[in-house]
Amino acid sequence: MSGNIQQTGQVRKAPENFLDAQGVRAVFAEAGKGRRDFIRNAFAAAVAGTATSSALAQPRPAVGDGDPAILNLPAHSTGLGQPVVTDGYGKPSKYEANVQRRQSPGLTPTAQASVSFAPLQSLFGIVTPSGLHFERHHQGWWDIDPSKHRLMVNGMVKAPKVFTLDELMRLPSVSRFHFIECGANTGMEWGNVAVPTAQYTHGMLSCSEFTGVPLITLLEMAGADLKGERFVLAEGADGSSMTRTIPMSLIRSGEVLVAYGQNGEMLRPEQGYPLRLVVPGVQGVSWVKYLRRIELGDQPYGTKDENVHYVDLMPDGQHRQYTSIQECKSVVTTPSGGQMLLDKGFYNITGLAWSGRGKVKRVDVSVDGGRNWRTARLESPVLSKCLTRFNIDWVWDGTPAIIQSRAMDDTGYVQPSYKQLRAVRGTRSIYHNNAIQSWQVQANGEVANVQLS
Ligand SMILES: Nc1nc2c(c(=O)[nH]1)N[C@H]1C(S)=C(S)[C@@H](COP(=O)(O)O)O[C@H]1N2
Ligand SMILES: [Mo]
Repeated sequence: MSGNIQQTGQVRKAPENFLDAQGVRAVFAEAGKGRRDFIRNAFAAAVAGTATSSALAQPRPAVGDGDPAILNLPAHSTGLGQPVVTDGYGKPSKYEANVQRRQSPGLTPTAQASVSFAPLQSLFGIVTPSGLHFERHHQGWWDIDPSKHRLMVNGMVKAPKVFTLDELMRLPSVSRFHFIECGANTGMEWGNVAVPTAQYTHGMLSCSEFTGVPLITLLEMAGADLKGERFVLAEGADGSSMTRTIPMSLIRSGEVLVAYGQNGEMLRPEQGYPLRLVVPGVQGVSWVKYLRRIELGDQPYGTKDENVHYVDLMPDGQHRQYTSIQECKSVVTTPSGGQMLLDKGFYNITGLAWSGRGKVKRVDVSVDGGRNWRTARLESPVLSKCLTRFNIDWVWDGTPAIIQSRAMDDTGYVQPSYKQLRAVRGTRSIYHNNAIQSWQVQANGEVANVQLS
């Protein structure tokens, strides 16, 4: 990883001239140039707050003979290493300490209703490490005692049920990889506020392997009518009383899970320990955490929460309600805003693509602001309603470039430009922005967030 290589001073060809985490800090304050000043100042303040002593770039390694990093044997090659970590939970290297989820300084901090963003620009592959999973809490998070937690299944069912966690964990389980994206992800860009990094533009997005029981199994056990026009109300046990309607048409496929596992271990408290709903392809708010109740009804519930949050204001002044499926979208994560290319030459352009409707079929990448496109390599696995990693070669000639990615899913839907999106959705939305993202590489190597009209 580029940041790692800069920090540890190892010699490797392609990434050595690429600043990552430190570069983000170094150019952070600049990235908001020409935009609203308070945002820029807020980011500058946040940068100051997060900088560590190793914040600046390491010297370039000496080329050829005489590189002391090769010639002088370090202590770790001659001495005895640390003993095994017997009683502890493993942690990342201390050199990766700046890879963190972060709160956007562009958003007003409140006591408990808050968001933290995943550092997409520092991650590889498709799985988000659980400790870096984005967070969105409407009323703070809890570490709930699993022995006291219950899941009720009631409403229009023949035999209402109450499950303990132990009872749920005895049932047949499945494990599936899926992305979760908050409907507000990329929301600030609607207002043409260019937040500086991929973390803040797209970081309300994460992907995990979830393990749990298909919701359909529990409804069946409670004697529900599985064929009828039915709706489920999912309710959380936190103070926000998060309540969302999920149509039976989604549940019937067996995709919707009552999950207790995430990336091979129990859910993290921030992610809803001990139980959360997994609703593949659907916006994050429907993935109810601290799940305590499933009620079956014969029409959408239309709770307060559903009527005020995550609805889209359309150009004709009407609200588009129950906008649930996250449409096909992608973002280049390297090079991306706040990073810095130190030299012309070879770079691997990499990023993520996803669709709430199925699999990603193709990703095209442009380095000239959308005039020419080349098709990127999709790395396996390519899974349904899951992040897909793409890569493509690029030789930077040292002149300004605008890097974009455009994804297509297996329904044939193509990710729109801002112009195309605004033609349908207008300019007053906050939610469900899946437009093509542009990163501008300047002649000095700095990468900035720009919006092409
Ligand atoms: N009980 C409960 N469930 C909830 C929320 C919440 O505040 N309380 N937030 C929702 C929203 S808006 C999103 S985007 C996702 C965020 O999930 P995460 O914090 O695991 O990333 O959880 C959803 N489920
Ligand atoms: Mo959300």
